[in-house]
Amino acid sequence: MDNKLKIGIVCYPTFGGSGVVATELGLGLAKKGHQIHFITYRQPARLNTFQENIYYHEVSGEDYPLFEYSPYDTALASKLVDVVKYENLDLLHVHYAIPHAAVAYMVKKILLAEGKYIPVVTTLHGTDITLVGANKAFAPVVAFSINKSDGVTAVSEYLKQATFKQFNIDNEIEAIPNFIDFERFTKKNKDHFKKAIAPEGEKILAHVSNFRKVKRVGDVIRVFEKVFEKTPSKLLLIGDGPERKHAEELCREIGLCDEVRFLGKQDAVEELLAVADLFILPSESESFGLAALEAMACEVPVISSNVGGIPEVNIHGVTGFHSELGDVEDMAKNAIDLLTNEDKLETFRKNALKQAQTFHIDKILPKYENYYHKVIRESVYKNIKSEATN
Ligand code: GMT
Repeated sequence: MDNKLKIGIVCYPTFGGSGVVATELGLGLAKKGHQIHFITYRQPARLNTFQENIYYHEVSGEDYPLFEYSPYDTALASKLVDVVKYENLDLLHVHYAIPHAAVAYMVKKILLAEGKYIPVVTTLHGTDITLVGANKAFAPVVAFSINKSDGVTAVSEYLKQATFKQFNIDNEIEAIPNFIDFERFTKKNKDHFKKAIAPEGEKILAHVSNFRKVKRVGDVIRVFEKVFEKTPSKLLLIGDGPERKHAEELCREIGLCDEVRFLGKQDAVEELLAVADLFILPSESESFGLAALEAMACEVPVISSNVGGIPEVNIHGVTGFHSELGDVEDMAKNAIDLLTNEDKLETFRKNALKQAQTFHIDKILPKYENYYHKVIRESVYKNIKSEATN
């Protein structure tokens, strides 16, 4: 049997972690010979060059005077029906439950009416369960579409359990963690950057996020304020979002504008991580913390909160430290401890890399491949059953 698959991937093509994971997964699978079809409303950032086995189908909405909001879900469903049929896909893999899992269910029903069973795998990423999905406006649809997916994966054990707790789920969920591509995320020599950012050899702290409230960028700055009192240092804030304005105001208020650099959205995050000594992630909620894993792959220990799936990635006292949510005193104490003890910092750097290697793309991709094959095998029986009841 040819075990190469034709897979449709649906995701948000934005800077969010779920879109990044979906894109990297597709690229990795394509390199292994699977045929990957991305179906989104905009080309994902990293699909901008020709790559073997990668196809892109754009979903374009329709404006009509009657519509105050263009019906994206309907446009996506119609596009998916078209792509599944004409590209003869084996499976649809949708990332982020809202609205993708619900749309995929509709697609499945439409195709079933035409005699084709398309298995659907839904991957839960975090806020689709813990924040947006928990909202009463979405919850019934989220629960229903998780239950109706042929396969469901969550990016951490924590998120799997949180989903069972949050919703009435009678489906199984497989925890498949996020992964790291070491061809990209690896410590590179960027001494010229280091000299430009920290000319006096100051320590460099970094934070990468989409600057939403849940990331608590204010805590990052408060931790840095305390670290700066004890040791010469600089803070790099990478990314952009609604909280940036408040973060800038806070820096002005506490007089740290010269020590904090706001770098905005950056494509080559790994080049900045290469010069960092510590990564700060004080999030209020985090299903996994891909940003922390990327830092660890670049040998940067992590000072974080202890929420959600973070402890599955950042090991307390080994690859960094956790503190209770909002405990900036403790985070600063841990940061100072590492930054003022070269030997300890070096050990934590090595530990961070070693832990990141357990999430190597080569280890995680086969988990998805095996899971796809299992779901397809099982759906053959579902197809026979549905034909019998139709
Ligand atoms: O963190 C964000 O705000 C973006 C969000 C997303 O869905 O795009 O990230 C979630 O998915 C990432 C990839 O699986 C995880 O690493 C993040 O922890 C998760 N964010 C939250 O749970 C807040």
